[in-house]
Amino acid sequence: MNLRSLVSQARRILIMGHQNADPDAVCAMAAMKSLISSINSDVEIEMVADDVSRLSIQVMGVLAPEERISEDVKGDHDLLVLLDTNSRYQLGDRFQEVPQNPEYTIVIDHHEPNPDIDQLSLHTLVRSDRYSTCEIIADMFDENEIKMSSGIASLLLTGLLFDTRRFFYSDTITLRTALALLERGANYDDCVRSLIIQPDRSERIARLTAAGRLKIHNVGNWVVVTSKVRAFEASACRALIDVGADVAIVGGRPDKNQVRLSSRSTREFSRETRVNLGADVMEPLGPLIGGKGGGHANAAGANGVENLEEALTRAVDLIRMAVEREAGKNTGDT
Ligand SMILES: [Mn+2]
Repeated sequence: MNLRSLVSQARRILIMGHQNADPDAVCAMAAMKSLISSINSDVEIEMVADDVSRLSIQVMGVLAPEERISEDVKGDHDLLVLLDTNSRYQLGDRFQEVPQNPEYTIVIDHHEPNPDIDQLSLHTLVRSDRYSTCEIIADMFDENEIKMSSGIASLLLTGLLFDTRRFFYSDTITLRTALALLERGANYDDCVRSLIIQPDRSERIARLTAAGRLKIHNVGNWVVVTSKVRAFEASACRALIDVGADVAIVGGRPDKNQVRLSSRSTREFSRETRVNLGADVMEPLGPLIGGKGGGHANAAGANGVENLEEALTRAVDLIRMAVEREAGKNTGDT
């Protein structure tokens, strides 16, 4: 991707993150804005996401209070930059049609590439081996020989800290990037502090509700749990992993026309079973709930409109099948 030439030809650029933008998304967006302004100071830049997470709002408040991420596309644009997602579907219902011309759409992301990515963008930088989009943006400053301010270094380090769960998921390259950001003036205390948040009351109630409605399924020696909440299904999954599940699948039903599924697994589970919650579970569940699913090996989700109960049952079946399939492969090898 030739960022410099794309940005130099543009007059108005729209930078978008995924729906319910997390700190990796918003920090990458703000850093990208700075990178683009350094390349072309005449260009107008708008940042938009369908819903910015409460934690992201806090992060931006601490680290970049002057930046605004709008929840509506206000003006026109001649270049679109999508960050921390590589599918139009992840932009949220209202923004599905925002990406129009693949020739004027840039995608920078660290999730698994969606098979239709060519129809979305001809300028993609998808590095599934990276733990955060912020790492990729940090590299882009170097590649384009743009000097990074300490404030931008702090933003990028914060996104990296969030997506790696403060270095729980990490490798040499990630650690090296973090060190480089500190050397460029990132304030580690501010970064860590900006990410500390007490879940609000409704989120804590959702976590407790998920625990109360829990169903336990034994899959071999693994403990798979399912539950249902109205909202905060991802948070509920993390809570259930914390209390001892190997895999948690939580269905959310914010209203009667919406079904959301979230899933998490421990690293031990995915390492030993090689089950990928995105490809093996959430992708095949998409059609059943009248929507789409996807994600990572350890964290995946799906959005749709119907069949929540069936989907939870089916999710456990899919996990069981995937565990057995992988176990079969292993014995086949030896
Ligand atoms: Mn991310």
